[in-house]
Amino acid sequence: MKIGIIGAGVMGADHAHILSTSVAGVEIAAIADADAGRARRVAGENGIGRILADGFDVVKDDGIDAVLIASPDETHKPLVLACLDAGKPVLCEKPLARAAADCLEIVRRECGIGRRLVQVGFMRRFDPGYVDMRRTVESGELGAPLIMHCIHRNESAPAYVEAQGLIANSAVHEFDAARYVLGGEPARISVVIGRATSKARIPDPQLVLLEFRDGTVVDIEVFLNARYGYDVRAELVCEEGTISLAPPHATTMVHRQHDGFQHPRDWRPRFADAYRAELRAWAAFLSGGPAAGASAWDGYVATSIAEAGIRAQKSGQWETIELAERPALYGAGA
Ligand code: ISE
Repeated sequence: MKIGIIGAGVMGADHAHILSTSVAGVEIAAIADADAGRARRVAGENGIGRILADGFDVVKDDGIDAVLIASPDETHKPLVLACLDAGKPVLCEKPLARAAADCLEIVRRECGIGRRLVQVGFMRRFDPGYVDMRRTVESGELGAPLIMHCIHRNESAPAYVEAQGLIANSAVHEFDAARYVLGGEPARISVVIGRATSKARIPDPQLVLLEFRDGTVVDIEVFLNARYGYDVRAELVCEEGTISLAPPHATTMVHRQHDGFQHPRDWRPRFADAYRAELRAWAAFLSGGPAAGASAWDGYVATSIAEAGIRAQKSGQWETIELAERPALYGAGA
């Protein structure tokens, strides 16, 4: 299978590295980036033979069977639609598109084709911790889920990130993870903006509350300038017990008066296993296996929740999450 990568930034480079070192049955045939120097560097590091000028050239190229999109968010929608029109499978980084209406257009285009071609890069669906939480909920072993506590902390956010980005780019992972673990849909969302750190330009941290249709409540602390490192936590409280993500470390270290483990500076080391599993599942799909991971529908729901969350940031009220009817192509459940 010949893959074309669009985008040679942080995630494009990371995916290129994983695909070229840890995924069997695929070859990266070409890469494109608006910054030609960056594309050349990633191509050189990963033995990619061709550099194309533009993302649409990747989609159109007859030598490319499937496309991985890791370019800026605003390019996702037109590129995904072009992949669908070319009948090519596509793995698109989150968000699928910035507006829910645009995501729905992608969903409808895919339904028109009648088969799954789009996977969205919500990698946590492949993290062993979240997989285990979902399995536990499905088994009924701990009874009904009641409350899910989530924490999403980054070391620092780039200066260009606005308050909306805290919801649309960071909390959005928690929206998808909660749907994945709980297997249902949220009905409404509210955002509490309290005391802000003096270390940020935007109101940070923020507390997001989601209420699912069955009454399960999810609370999410999003703190983009937590300073000490990247840290993601979750605890699910059920009728008969709780299940939490274990700290993701194989070892702890004693050194200079400290006993413990280091937090990574960003999400790539924390979710390295998940990214590898995500790309292996995509490769298996490309060779005829079942569609895996988040679908275009999941991408649509995540962006719809984010839109309602941005409204809630402004209104200070609970905002309803309106969803279109779920098409049969995507089966049941999250
Ligand atoms: C970033 O865009 C990501 O997608 C990371 O997974 C997330 O943890 C981070 O907060 C976002 O800024």
